[in-house]
Amino acid sequence: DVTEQSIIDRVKEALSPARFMHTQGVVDTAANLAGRYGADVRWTRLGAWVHDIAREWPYQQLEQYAEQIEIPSGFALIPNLLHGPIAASIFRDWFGPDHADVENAIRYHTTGRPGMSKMEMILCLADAIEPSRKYPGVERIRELAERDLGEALAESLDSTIRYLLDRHEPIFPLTVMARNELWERYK
Ligand code: DGI
Ligand code: FE
Ligand code: FE
Ligand code: FE
Repeated sequence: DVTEQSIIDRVKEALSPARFMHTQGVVDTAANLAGRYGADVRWTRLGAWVHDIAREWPYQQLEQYAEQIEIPSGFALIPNLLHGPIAASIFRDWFGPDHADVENAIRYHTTGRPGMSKMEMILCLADAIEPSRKYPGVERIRELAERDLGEALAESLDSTIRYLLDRHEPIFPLTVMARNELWERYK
């Protein structure tokens, strides 16, 4: 059996101190949201520990690994997004094939997608609002997160899209679809 401590050790080895701190923050925030909104706390924590494990790999290594696994279409066009699907694959290597929900939460943590499960929404939101995140509007998203998971995520996706537009970056289509699906619900 893989213990949480053995996962933490591997994550610590893979990440800079600052990104390890971020990951610790995502674990605590995601566990809190899982308790509040009724997702499985243990599996949410494990997914959160692993979510950024490939975040600091050099591009060559990401690209090489990506060739060996299934990458949802569009991910490969935006190198920053590859660390999600790769971390999901690593999670499967460690925990076996029976944790599709956790894998999807890791795979889509950067982008979101339409039809997200509770755990997917929680990890995506926790990544954006953990205590060391600082950007305009984060306080309001943190407050929303205490009241309504979907509304908080809608606001967070808006903020991500705004940020990317300001920098003239490409926008991943599933992010737009996720945002529109939530917009239907909260407009
Ligand atoms: O891995 P983290 O730094 O904790 O955060 P993340 O996984 O949410 O984001 C990784 C990076 O990806 C971040 O610099 C923003 C960028 N990003 C997120 N969504 C998109 C994106 N970049 C592009 N070009 N398009 C996207 O849709
Ligand atoms: Fe990430
Ligand atoms: Fe994110
Ligand atoms: Fe992250």
